[in-house]
Amino acid sequence: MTADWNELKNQAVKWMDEAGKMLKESLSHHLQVDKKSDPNDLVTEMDYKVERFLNEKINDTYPGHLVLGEEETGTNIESTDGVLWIIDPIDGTTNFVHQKFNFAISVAVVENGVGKVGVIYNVMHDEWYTAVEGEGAYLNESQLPEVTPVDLPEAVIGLNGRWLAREKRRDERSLHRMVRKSRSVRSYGSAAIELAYVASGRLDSYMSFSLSPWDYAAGLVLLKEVGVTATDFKGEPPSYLQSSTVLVARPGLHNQLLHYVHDHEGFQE
Ligand code: 2AM
Ligand code: CA
Ligand code: CA
Ligand code: CA
Repeated sequence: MTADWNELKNQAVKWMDEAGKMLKESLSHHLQVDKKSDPNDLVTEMDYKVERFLNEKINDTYPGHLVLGEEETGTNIESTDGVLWIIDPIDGTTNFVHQKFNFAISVAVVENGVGKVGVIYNVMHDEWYTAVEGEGAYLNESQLPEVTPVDLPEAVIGLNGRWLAREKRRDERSLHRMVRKSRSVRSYGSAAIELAYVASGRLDSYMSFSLSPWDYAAGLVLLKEVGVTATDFKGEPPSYLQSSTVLVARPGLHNQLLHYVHDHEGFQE
């Protein structure tokens, strides 16, 4: 029996709204901030708290479903068989800590490897990006239109400057060359928000050299509904279980950008 994806989406929105209130409330207190493997990779007590909260709600309501989360949930999951929730309790933790805005909660539901529901909640802007497979994508109450083709000289690209800073190559296929040919670049510090921005036309493309399924799973569901092409740097669909490169762009532009990132190597620490 297939689930009622709309009902499940509404359930997810309700829990994410509660989690969002917890996050907003926490901003007025002192927060415990720790570093993960890399000193610039932060995690707070609220990342764990929201992930546990959502995991508990999902387990109580949908006991047969599996949950994969960034911080500690579902580390043993090796297959996308059945119904899998993929959650990022805070996407943009650096923004959460330093800026106290531009962070999101990202929740996706995947059935047998197919994205069914995607919700990205930009907490401080109170913006809800939601999609159910085959039923279109929405920003709050408004349905998002299909995207149209665009060329690089008219395109604004979401790109983290760190990748540019680390690039050694300066040839015709370098990122530097790509940036110079584009209209402009932006960096918001939250992959989920940047993917939602491509879905809603605020960006024409977003790319990253290293993301995990919880960063992009919900975004992939939204982007498919509006006709944005979403692949890894080889042109294949990004994995729901493993880390991946990610290139999303409006039609036409996607192929032009693939030229720059395909087989891209030559970074320095
Ligand atoms: P996070 O805040 O959930 O960790 C920042 O450019 C974006 O990249 C955020 O969406 C961030 O998600 C994600 N990201 C993925 N891997 C990261 C890492 N190792 N360090 C910092 N941000 C990372
Ligand atoms: Ca993180
Ligand atoms: Ca993330
Ligand atoms: Ca996170």
